[in-house]
Amino acid sequence: MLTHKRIFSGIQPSGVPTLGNYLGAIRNWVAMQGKTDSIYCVVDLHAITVWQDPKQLARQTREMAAALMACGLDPAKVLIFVQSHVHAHTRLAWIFNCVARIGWLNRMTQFKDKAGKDREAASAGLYVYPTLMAADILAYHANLVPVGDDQRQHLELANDIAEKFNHDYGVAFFPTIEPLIQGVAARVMSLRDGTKKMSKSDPSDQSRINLTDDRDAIAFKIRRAKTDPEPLPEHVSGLEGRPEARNLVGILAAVTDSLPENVLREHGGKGFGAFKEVLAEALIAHLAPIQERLKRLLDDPAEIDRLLRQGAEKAAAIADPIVAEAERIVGFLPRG
Ligand code: AQP
Repeated sequence: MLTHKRIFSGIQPSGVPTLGNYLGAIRNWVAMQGKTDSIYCVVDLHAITVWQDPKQLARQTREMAAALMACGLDPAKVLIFVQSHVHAHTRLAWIFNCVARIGWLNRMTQFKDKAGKDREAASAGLYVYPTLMAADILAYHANLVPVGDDQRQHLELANDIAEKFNHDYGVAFFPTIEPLIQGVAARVMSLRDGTKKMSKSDPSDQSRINLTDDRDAIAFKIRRAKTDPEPLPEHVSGLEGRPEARNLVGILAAVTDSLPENVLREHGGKGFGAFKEVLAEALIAHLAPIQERLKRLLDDPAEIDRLLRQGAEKAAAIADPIVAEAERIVGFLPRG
């Protein structure tokens, strides 16, 4: 059983990364860089659990990898690669499909949210999304998973799968996974509905800040963000029952490395008009250097592809022996 800490996390190339992806996940990944062995994956297999235009998927996969690098992940210090390039993920996912119970998958709220009212029409892939996610992590014997708060339930399921595998086969093979859910913006909400998470695939572009949004788009979206008619409260307790206000205060706290109570100390009592101007300026200033780096990286797509191929080779060198051992435990005949 693994004793050192290894981080794994993934992000879907299902659109342009949002402020939610950045504050809830990517920024924390960058902060942990160099502290421990870390593996980050652009999860295209997960993305196709809902329809993706093939040309766009390829472009978005490259752009997502570039965005991770632009946010500060350094391929010389961490592994960055594309999920479909390392076959160990799907090999282990199949085993996990046979370990996980349908009753467990039935409880997953992300499936219910994403499938919507017409569950019968959802893809089987969307239903087994969490078993692939468990395989992503456990194929590397990773034990620390930094994610946004929305992924907590999937990680609990991954631990149930690992435990059941170990129990059924009488081994101590897969480690226990610890979620790392950090920061004042572990769950950034939609700008149009403070009860829904900000999502790159939300049909409304105004619901989110994309990392590629220019100055005007950011200012416009923040100005149009849904709020309530009351001024900002003086204390965090006053955010109770005001999801939109809580969200905007959380975002400003996150991008200014502050805390919601400090933001309210400074802005409590103000109306949203003035507060939104401050928030928009802070966001624009925070994202500008990332956007510049992203533009430069995207000028050389061949280099991004080269880095991704290199990442995949290194990732396969870790995952292949672990998954081969899982297959041996299950009783598959070794392949030569
Ligand atoms: N709104 C959010 N607030 C905080 N964290 C978030 N994450 C996503 N949305 C928020 C975190 O970002 C990481 C990558 O997520 P993903 O791309 O794998 O899938 P997702 O969670 O389904 O993100 P999206 O943006 O909502 O994608 P789509 O629209 O394609 O489903 C994860 O760590 C997640 O927690």
